[in-house]
Amino acid sequence: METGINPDLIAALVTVLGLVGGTAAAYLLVRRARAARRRQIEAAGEPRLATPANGALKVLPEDDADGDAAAPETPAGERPDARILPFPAPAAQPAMPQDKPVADLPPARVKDGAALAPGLARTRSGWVARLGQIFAGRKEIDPALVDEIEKVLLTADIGVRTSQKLLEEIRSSLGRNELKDPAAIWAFLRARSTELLTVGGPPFDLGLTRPLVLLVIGVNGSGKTTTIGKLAAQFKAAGKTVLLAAGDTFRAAATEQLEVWGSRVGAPVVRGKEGADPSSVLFDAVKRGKAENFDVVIADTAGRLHTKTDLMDELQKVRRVIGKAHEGAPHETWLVIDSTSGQNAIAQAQIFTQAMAVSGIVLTKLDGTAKGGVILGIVDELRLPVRYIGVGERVEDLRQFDAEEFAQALFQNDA
Ligand SMILES: Nc1nc2c(ncn2[C@@H]2O[C@H](COP(=O)(O)OP(=O)(O)OP(=O)(O)O)[C@@H](O)[C@H]2O)c(=O)[nH]1
Ligand SMILES: [Mg+2]
Repeated sequence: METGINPDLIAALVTVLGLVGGTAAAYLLVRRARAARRRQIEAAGEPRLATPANGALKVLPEDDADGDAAAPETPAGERPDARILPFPAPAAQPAMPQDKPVADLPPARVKDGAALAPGLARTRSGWVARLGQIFAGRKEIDPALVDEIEKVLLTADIGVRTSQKLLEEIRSSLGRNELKDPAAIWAFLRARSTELLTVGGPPFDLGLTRPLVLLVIGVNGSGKTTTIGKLAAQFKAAGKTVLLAAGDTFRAAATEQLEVWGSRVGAPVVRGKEGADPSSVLFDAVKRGKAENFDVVIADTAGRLHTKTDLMDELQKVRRVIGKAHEGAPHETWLVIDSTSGQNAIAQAQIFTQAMAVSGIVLTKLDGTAKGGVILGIVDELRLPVRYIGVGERVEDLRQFDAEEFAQALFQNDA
């Protein structure tokens, strides 16, 4: 009699049993491997991540943020809450490459006549050196000495009035027997230069108001845009927010030049269309500076000949209009003067200051001229403070002006 068991059915049963057995064996192997891995992790001191019964993860309280507080007590059998550890503080990021290493810029004023001296080398090698030669080897003051000093000072681009004043002071001091020897005259000139260059009044203060609006004016090519770029770099390095305003709408290249500086130092630039009214561009810039709470807005203007009345009138309009955008603006108006223009610089400064309320002078290109003595004439005639001097092309070559440092660098060890 046949059992009636189908051999195909037997084969299928064997296959199924084989599969179940294999899966069970694989499951057991995986469990054992996991347990071994867990023991390994625990031995290495890594925390075990566990999920609570409700599956929720819990964030550590702040005072336990470093994760070293005692683990919360958990009833036996219940799994402790998992803890999300706060991200560790990000490692210091490498600085983004920039055209100029802004972080390397001098953040604060350091008096350093020796550092300034190379920038004044040409002026020193001119009339200062000639004065030095007059004093060299002389132990006594003789009548010819004062005449020789006069010749040098009158050709030193100091300006006639200022050099005459210095000479009269030397003569009367000699008359009173206050200057005993040539070295004393040298020391006198240095001390008087420091005094002449020291103008009272409040120093430039970026924190005066927000935004502080700084209007920059001057003749063509005096160094306005470059000075603005250098100032922006230094202010940014000091942690200030800077907005640049392209008020030179005559030439597209002028705006582009400012934009290059803006992108180099990380300062946005407000620009208008070529030929636009500079007042309206600067008005928009000051409004934006105010709305976005910038620390400082620096406004560039087109170079203009001080003898052109219409251009000088335009500056007055600029001044009125930006005053409507922000109270008291412009808070500073700086006249940029190219020191290579010598005596003409004094005339320029006089006409600009008659047309505009100028609050400070920036004297550029002192590195490129022997006529640096002009600074004495300008300050003596106008009694306006010099805010910055330019002694080279690098950002750090625009230096905050300090009368004592300047006189020290100019008359350094020459007598
Ligand atoms: N050596 C030297 N060059 C300087 C200094 N300041 C400015 N310059 C150079 O002077 C030239 C004219 O500078 P700008 O900033 O374009 O002058 P600007 O007054 O804006 O000129 P305009 O917009 O045409 O009126 C540039 O080549 C500057 O690099 C300085 O202190 N030393
Ligand atoms: Mg310019």
